[in-house]
Amino acid sequence: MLLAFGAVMLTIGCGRPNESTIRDVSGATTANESGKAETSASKSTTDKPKIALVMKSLANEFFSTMADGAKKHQSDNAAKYELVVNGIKDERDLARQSALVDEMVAAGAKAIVIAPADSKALIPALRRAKKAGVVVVNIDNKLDEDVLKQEKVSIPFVGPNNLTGAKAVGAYLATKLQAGDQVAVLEGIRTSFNATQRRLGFEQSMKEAKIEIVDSQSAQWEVNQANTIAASMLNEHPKLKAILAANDSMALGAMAAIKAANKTEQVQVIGFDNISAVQQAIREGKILATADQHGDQLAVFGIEVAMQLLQNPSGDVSDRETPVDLITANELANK
Ligand code: ALL
Repeated sequence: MLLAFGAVMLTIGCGRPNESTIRDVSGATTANESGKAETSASKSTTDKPKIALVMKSLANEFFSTMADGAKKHQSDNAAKYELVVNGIKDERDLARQSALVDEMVAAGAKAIVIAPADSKALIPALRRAKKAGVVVVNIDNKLDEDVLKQEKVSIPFVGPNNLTGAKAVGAYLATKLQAGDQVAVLEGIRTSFNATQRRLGFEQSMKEAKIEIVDSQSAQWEVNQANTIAASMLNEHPKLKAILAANDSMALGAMAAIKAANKTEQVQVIGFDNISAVQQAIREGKILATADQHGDQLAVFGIEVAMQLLQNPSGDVSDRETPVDLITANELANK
């Protein structure tokens, strides 16, 4: 029962400023990734607005970094708002993420800042939240514009251009390969807009360098799936020169498969996210490059937009592009 919920929630900012509290709020106890029971959220006890950050899998360092950035921002602005941090256990648990949105509304959140696990499936829950008067800000993975229009909802997006980010990493890889070389792509969850944009970015960079993509499959953003799929790709395409992974978790899975196949000299890997394990692998020459989409700041940017909209509900709701940078051994050497 505990694990079935598969979510982590943390309420921060009640009580004395800078004091982080974990409180049981809705009565439902949930569990974190290690299965350790944590908390859930209840009605606010202060006048400060409660902002709920709803993320995806907290097993992915990208999201724990995002959560840490948000918590730091809250403690620096403790007089201004309370923060509730949520995540799901499984990257594909869309039902659970939708339920979290409803729970946050019921718990009295004034704003929801969400990294949706799917670009379409979360829209009905977010429409309900908006109807209930809650400010909604979309971060990281953009919601589907057509579905938003159909549903007559407008939700601002705060996040990077994933196509240009992936294209930059792919172009850097191309400088290390020859025209005619064969590569394979590990895609994220295909119903996520950022996954499709990264695939397009990889494709464009390979096309421009006349490098052939011989295989492209979704490993659902996950290390283990990437490991299994990469192993079969290496087997089926013995001439493969690189694996382009749409996030760092999958890059790590591919890296392990390449090592197991004894092909570290032949096959390069690129990723996306700039998590610490991949920084280490880049320093050691096991992964070539990644993209830094500044995960620690991404939720903060979204929270800032939410705070502006809470103050001025008819304010600017246009999308805001956040930075994304190519990271190679060079960038890391200067740190
Ligand atoms: C995306 C993020 C990350 C991440 C992935 C996994 O939305 O932008 O690149 O690794 O989700 O859930």
